[in-house]
Amino acid sequence: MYAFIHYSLNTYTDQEWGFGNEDPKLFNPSDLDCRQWARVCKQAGMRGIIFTAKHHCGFCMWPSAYTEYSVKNSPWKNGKGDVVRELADACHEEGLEFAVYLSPWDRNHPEYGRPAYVEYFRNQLRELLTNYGDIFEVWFDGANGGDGWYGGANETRKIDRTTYYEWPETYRMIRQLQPQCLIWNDGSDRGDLRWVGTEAGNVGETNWSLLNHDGEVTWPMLHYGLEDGDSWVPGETNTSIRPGWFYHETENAHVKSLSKLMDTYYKSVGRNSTLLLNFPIAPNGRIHPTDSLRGIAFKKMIDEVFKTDLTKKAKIKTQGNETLIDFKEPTACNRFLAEEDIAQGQRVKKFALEAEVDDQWMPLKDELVENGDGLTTIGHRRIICFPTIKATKLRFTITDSKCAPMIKRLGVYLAPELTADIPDSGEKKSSVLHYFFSTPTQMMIDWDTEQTLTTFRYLPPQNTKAGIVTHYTLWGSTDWANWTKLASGEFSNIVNNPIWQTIKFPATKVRILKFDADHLAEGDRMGYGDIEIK
Ligand code: FUL
Repeated sequence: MYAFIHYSLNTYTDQEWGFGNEDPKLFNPSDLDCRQWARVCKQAGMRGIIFTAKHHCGFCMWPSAYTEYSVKNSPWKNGKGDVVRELADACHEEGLEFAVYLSPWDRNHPEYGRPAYVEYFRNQLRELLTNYGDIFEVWFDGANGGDGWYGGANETRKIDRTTYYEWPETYRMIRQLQPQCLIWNDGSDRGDLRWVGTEAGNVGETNWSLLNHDGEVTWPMLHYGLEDGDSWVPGETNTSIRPGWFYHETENAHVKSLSKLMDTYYKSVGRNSTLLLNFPIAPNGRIHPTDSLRGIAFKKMIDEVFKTDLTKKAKIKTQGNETLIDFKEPTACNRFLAEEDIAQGQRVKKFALEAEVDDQWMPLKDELVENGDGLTTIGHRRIICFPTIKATKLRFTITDSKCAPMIKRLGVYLAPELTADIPDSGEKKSSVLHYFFSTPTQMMIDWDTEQTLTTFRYLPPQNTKAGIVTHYTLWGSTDWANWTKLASGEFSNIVNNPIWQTIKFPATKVRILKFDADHLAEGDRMGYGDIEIK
């Protein structure tokens, strides 16, 4: 497991994506403490930290020599600070590895979209790869949203993501400066790791660590890998401990519950993937106490689940592709773990798992998988969750493999029962609102009497991109004739992370609200999962 840390000017503007013209003066944390971040991540079981050195807004968290848009023009430490340096040092002191996220898309830079920017981007990367010790990974976000400030041009710039960044040249530089560094790159020249196609915190139950070196990478390939791919490109499951990537006070009550985090663990680490768990930094410059406590509880729970390997007391007999685990007496268990020796490749395609309970053999399946039994490939680590049974024996049989299977480790455990302790980001449905569509992209909500409102919340459709509102304008009126603009803007990253979006505006008396979709991700009709108004 590795930690992601999202921190930038967005933290101070309450946005998920900055536009590129946010004022560097906003960056003035009262208590920025990278040691606290590193300690929390360490105690949460993370081996290293990947830090947003530059997010899409272009603001640099280190004093880059190539731009003025950085911490050097902020009041923090009178412009003498360097967050990348402080975090690299803190990681070193805590025995954690360190890595950087450098957004290729830069909504601040005047030359974005032209060749000069690519040189700038490479210069920045060189700074990060030469001045901060060992970097274990570089994370090149795939988002290229188009519009931005771009030095005042304030326009939409489209690039061809397959050619514009000249990745082969950049890759050569990375290999030369940091030969051990992994490249994470989404959707263009093949990196060393792949995105798993969602930010929800799960990879496919069948997860091959292979892709083809060339050719298009479709969504199923991201999510499930490619059984016969020619290149080793394991999946890295990235998700946040909160609904969003950046800190928002409104999400303080929605830090993921322990049961949700465990579910994420089984659906990432338990499915042959690494887990990259994000901790946002709060405006004071620290990880919020709720997040740190939850992160630490998460690690404690993982330790608790895997504390006692019940196979240690059992008699184990392997014959051909079948392994019998004989506990000799009824033994309560609910987790099964298998690992392949991946230095020899990922070979197993299908296996069976059976338990002997009360002298009867019964098949087991992964209860976290909706379709099928989930007993497909194994890879580095596969964890199968099933309801607690009292088994005297377990039988693990490899029924199909590419060539002779090489199993490195088997384990059986009894995990404590966990109920949903704290509500997750899936919040309760809104009260009955009276709403209708005046056009396919305009939603109206009206009340019998005037309401004083401050907040409009939008949950996008959950299973389709069609209808997702990416840009909006919100209007209020008391008489249907005169309309006041309450807010307008962008729901950044809503497509990859379709969570509740909150629009706050100064308290206003209205009887009618008008919600305009100025832009939809796909399709021509506004979609929604839920609406909440306060
Ligand atoms: C996405 C970005 O657009 C988000 O803001 C975040 O950084 C996430 C990890 O990747 O593509």
